[in-house]
Amino acid sequence: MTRAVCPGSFDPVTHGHVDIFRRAAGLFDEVVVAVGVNASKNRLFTPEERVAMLEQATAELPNVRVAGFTGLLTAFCQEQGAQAIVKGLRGAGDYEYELPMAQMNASLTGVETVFVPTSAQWGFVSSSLVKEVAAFGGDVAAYVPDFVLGPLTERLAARG
Ligand code: COD
Repeated sequence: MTRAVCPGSFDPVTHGHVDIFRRAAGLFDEVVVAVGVNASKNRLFTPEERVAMLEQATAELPNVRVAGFTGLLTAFCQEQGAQAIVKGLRGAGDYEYELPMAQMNASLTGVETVFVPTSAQWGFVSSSLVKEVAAFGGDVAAYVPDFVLGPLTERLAARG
């Protein structure tokens, strides 16, 4: 059985992420969406909230499940028996950021990273931009699943 991990912060999940999960699910027998904690970023949603949103977002993908993880991604991959990490690439910026992580992860445990190019319609979409646009009252309904919109507006309003 082939198993891959799709890691990220997913704060919040976007259609770009879900597109990568769907395509990874077509390449591997099983896909584990792994919700990590990256201390260098200021999160809007808690890990538990992000896991719940991802479970909703992947409900129609039968070979995809969601789990939270802390610590090293390579340790999580070993724990899950995953041979590969799947990452979406939107452009040169993502590549520059992702390449050393892919090389470090391969060096640590031999886990391979598979880069999947973003679909053209989601290439400009990021969780950060979605939050910025929504914070200024812009309409982000085209970029995130419907169930994200309410919590996103509420959380941004609470932050002031
Ligand atoms: N289209 C396609 N792909 C996309 C899109 C889009 N519109 N938006 C985002 N993506 C991709 C990103 O390129 C990324 O591959 C993935 O989706 C997740 O994105 P984010 O922004 O939610 O996730 P990040 O970059 O904040 O996640 C970072 C990790 C949690 C994966 C990372 O920090 C990590 O591995 N942490 C564990 C600690 C560790 O092992 N550190 C050592 C690493 S060598």
